[in-house]
Amino acid sequence: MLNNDDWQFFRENGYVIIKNVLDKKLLDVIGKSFDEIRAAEGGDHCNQHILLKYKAMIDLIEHPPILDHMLALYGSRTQLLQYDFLYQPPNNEGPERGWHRDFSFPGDTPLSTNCIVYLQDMDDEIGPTYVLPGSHKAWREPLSDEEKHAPMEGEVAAYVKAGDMVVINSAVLHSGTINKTNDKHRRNLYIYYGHWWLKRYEPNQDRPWQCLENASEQRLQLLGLKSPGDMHMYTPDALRNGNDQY
Ligand SMILES: O=C(O)CCC(=O)C(=O)O
Repeated sequence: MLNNDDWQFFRENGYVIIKNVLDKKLLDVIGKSFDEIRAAEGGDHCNQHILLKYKAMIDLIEHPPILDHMLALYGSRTQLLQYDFLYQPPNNEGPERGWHRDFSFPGDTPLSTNCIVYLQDMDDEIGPTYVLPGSHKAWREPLSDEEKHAPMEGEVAAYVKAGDMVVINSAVLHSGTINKTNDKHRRNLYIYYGHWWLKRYEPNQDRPWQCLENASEQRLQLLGLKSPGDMHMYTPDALRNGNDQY
């Protein structure tokens, strides 16, 4: 689990790296599931309406090394707001950056966070995720098209390993980049959580039946289908566990 210094880093910078959230065995299971889903569903971008049909992906939203960090932020009032994967083939082409915020509501205490889980080591060739540390704190002018697609002064690349996760405050400016390798597949998962009282972002609120079958109370809460109780006052787990940052 993250300690006080890590949470402090997250508040200051708007992102934090968490190592080994998938051990080797789980990395293998999730990698296989990723490839099967891509083949079956025919998409390089799959969202929650697809991922939540598949057991390995359903289980992942409650995987403690991931979820425990979200409970630290949002307590038991944690909701899964979106869930996607993105695939890039080798020799891909496109602009160098794609800067954006996932949710334009700045501040050092997040309303929502994206947990980006990597299925391969990330280096300059395969195209790391970039963040602009501290950019989550304030409102800012929209970026021009040119700014959106170019490297930025102060940007930091997340050179993480397969099975690691980067948690970003959804207001931090960040960017994916292009897979320039000849032979490697860029496969990442984006598990996007936030407060339970946030509305989910899309009109189609259906959840696949597979993720509802034998669902635990916790899973139903994560899916926004079961109220976790009083919404007025609640304590994030980080505070309950003696951290003073949240
Ligand atoms: O793939 C990445 O490295 C980041 C992509 C991203 O931020 C997004 O699609 O929201």
